[in-house]
Amino acid sequence: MEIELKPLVAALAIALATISQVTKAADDEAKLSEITVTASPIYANRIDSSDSTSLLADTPGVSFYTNGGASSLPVIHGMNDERVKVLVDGMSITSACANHMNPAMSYITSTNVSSTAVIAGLTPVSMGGDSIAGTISVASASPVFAGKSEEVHTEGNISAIYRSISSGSTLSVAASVANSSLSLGYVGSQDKASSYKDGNGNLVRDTLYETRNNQLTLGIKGESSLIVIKAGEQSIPYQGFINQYMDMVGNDANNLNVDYKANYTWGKLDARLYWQDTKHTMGFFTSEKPGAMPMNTHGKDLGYDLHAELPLSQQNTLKLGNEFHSFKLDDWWPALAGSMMMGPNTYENINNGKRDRFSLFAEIESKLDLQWTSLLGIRTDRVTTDTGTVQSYGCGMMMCGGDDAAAAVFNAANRAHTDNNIDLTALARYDANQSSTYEFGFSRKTRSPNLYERYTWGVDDMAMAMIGWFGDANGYVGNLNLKPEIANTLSATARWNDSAHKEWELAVTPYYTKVKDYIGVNKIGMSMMTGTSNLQFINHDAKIYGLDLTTKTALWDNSYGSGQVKSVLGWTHGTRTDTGESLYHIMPLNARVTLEQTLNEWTNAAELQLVGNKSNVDSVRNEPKTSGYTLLNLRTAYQMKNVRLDMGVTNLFNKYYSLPLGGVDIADWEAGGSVGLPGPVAGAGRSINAGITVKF
Ligand SMILES: [Cu+2]
Repeated sequence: MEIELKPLVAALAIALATISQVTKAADDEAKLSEITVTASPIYANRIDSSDSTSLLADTPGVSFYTNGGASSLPVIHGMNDERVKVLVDGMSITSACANHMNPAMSYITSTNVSSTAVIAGLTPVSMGGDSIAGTISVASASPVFAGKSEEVHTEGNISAIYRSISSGSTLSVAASVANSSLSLGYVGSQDKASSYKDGNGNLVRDTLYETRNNQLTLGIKGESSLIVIKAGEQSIPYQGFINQYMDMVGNDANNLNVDYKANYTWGKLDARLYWQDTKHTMGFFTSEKPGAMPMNTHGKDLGYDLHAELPLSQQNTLKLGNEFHSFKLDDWWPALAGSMMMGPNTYENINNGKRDRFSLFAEIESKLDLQWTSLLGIRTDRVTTDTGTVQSYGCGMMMCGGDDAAAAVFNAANRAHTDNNIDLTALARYDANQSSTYEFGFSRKTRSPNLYERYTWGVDDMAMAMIGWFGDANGYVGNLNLKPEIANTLSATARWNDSAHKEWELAVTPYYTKVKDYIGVNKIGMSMMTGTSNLQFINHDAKIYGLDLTTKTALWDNSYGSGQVKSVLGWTHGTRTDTGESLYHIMPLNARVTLEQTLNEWTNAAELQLVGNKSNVDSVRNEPKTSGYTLLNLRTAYQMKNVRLDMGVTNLFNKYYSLPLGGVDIADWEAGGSVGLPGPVAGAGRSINAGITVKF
């Protein structure tokens, strides 16, 4: 499987690229939309973490917010989480949790990811919508079919991975049976980890988790069509969230995903229908962060995508699309028996919430001459949101709190909203010669508020502390008047390389984004319960600018195999326009430099990870500053015919450091009696990681 996956990964990458790019035989030509496809690191990085976001660690412009051990939140160019469009096997899955404990990428474990594609910044409208930062697309393996010479094809693999720092383990199994037109596949995985230790050998509390994922794939291949049906099931019995007040004590989700691709005389059609049902429970399960409070959510995603690609002429290809995505959400907190604060009624946080998106787009890619290519797109997303009436815990043994009055105001208010959003993308590429290419363009992208931003209503300290996916210990309340945020981005990429594309490569991408009505926060008070801030979502303007830089240099090609060094550097600056205050969680200057050697069956790598001081912080959210650090990671892999061995050490020198996007360590703060404000979250100490994959 390992060996056969490589062409599959390449095929998927090309398929993903053609989804937005079309026409040209997808050879070595750089794609207009700056698609970055990471194929090889999938095996290299996956022993480091079961979190599928770790597979994108090398991608320029991409970073991650710490969340649970299996569910980091992605950031592209300083814009986080739902500002990024994330597609898992083509599906849009919405976080069904006030803390975004179950974001889209938490539904696929790193061993099950077969391909990843990232479009940072200027996203073609065919790959965008309801997002402002860019698009991340991850996919599990496509169905395999029997070749011409075989009647029945069977294949499979078993992987086992161990990570010493958390006594973490991943077990995964994949098996397929197929003839030339019908394919049935199964993939299952279990990931388990205890809380990890930091570089000083101290336990980093409440970072333990266990996840289980199962997926069945049915493929039906016709003359010029392919139907792929994927049915997935996830159960997470527990997952600690170090930077949240609550933990996950259950996440049970089922999904169904039907994709139909066909070639017609007029062009290509890609139609997808998908559904997911998520039952999510929060509470407490570990003495590392004790507590008592039940919270439940039930989310349902249902959507379809219809994408058609019409070659108009040799030069022009038209892409048309219609999408629909519906999300329904209930979020309620049952009364806690005997509690003075939490009862006697059930607290209705979001009752019968819905958010529907109906989208249309048109995009045309034109090959103007041998050197110039252009891409123009327009898209509309009509987003309607609404929610039913709510109720507070009621007046228990305590006096009625502010939430009772707040519920009455909320229930009397007009809550239905319709946003008519318009996105535009205009891109051009100039292939100057064999060794230089320039891309540049403009995009206008819009994201409508999510249900929690618009419809959370509780103003008491306890209720507010439960809302927020920022890991900052602050409390949040929604805002019925929130408008969509609109990002206008100018960006360019210059690529230079040797004319044979073998010796060296240098690419630089500067970007500038002005976000109108950026959904940020205003401070409305201080929590008497925790001493942290109480914040309300509010629109204010923001600007973000920065630079991505990537290099690749071949070093040797001789009896020591081949060697190369590659590097990725990212720098981002983001501020609120009116106050000049830094936006929250902007990744400080950072770089990765990797020396790689390939020698026969061996692949070896030494990776230096450099992160600068974080001194620009959001004081409104009490964001802690963090110091810079350097980590050294080593990896080696040995590929035999049917067996692949991976070994690695992350943080070789066992360096103690704080995660710049880790939020604050609520677990440790509570263990120390919640004195003052919580400090930053420590990163993991040295871990020895090993994995084996056996193909059959
Ligand atoms: Cu949750």
